[in-house]
Amino acid sequence: MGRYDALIYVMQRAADKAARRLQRDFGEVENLQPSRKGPADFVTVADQRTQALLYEELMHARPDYGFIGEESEPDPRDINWIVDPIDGTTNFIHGIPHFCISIAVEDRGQIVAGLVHDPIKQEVFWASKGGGAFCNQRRLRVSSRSHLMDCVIATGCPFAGHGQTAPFLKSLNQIMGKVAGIRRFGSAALDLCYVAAGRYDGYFEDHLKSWDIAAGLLMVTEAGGLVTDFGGKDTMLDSGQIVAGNRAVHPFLQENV
Ligand code: LIP
Repeated sequence: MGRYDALIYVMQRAADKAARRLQRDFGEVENLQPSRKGPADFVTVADQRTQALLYEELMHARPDYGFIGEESEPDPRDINWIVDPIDGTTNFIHGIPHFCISIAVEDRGQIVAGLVHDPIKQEVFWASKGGGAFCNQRRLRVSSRSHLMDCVIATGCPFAGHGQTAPFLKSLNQIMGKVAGIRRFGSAALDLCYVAAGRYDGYFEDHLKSWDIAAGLLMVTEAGGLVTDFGGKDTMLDSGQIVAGNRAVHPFLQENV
């Protein structure tokens, strides 16, 4: 038995329940696509309902934990649930099947357990401190690619009302000409899981929230990768900056963001 097995079980059970609801909601969103207003209001309600379900399940199992979630005022304590009911909300609204539920446990500033559930591809990524990272039952390792020209790098770019275009374009300009490809899939939590799984070789983004990255960053470190802020420090949850990658790619990204 690993130290955090019981916690992972609690997260798994809560996320499975929430994922079944999101699968149904996503079906409805696909039906709403042609309507002029689109499904935005419906998704806001789905987002809140999913967080309420996760809150109930997680707080029932660990009533002494605090709760920090995208859809509510934070209620932090020594140990906290950090929850994003839908990471990749814009994808969800547009009927693009790439989004997830992200749940992490933070113990006095350190992420000790994390789970990311992709209800469409039915991939559950999970990790615990010192216990490794997994996708379903498969152990994860970051990629071993070290030649930049073979590497695929993920990122997230600024959009209306969010982030600054100029610094992002400067970083992109320094990176994109040297690598095999850049991807912007729209879910920071899944971007980090894909780095942990060796699908992406690296990832960088600014202006994120703790619930977007808390679970995913543990996934990367437990899969043998490196995660820092843009300055090479450990402030990701507060600064919202993140650079992740295998040990060869991380230093290159960090120098160029
Ligand atoms: C989103 C991210 C996305 C990022 C956005 C946003 P949300 O989270 O995961 O990749 O670029 O800044 O934070 O709003 O869907 O939970």
